[in-house]
Amino acid sequence: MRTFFLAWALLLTATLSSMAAPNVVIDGFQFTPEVLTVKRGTTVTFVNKDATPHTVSPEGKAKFVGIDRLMSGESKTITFKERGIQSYFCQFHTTMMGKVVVK
Ligand SMILES: [Cu+2]
Repeated sequence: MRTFFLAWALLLTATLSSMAAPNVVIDGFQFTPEVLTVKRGTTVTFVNKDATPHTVSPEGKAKFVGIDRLMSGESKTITFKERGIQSYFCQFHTTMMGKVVVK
């Protein structure tokens, strides 16, 4: 009985963590993960853990509404509605780049 309960609890934990809203963390002038894969229509939260502001700006053919300014400690969301590779960068630090692969 106890083993059964443990297995059930593990399964529940795994299910909940796979359903958790995806995050991109900005820390040390890097987007982590650098490449995030999501389903179309997914809302991704961008969290800025750096002391300086950053942006999440669409690059090239990317189709989403970016974040003009993400202050230190702030978090904002982007909903990715278009399939494809949605590349983005930070306008303040142009070497900072990331991708959301929308399936
Ligand atoms: Cu930046």
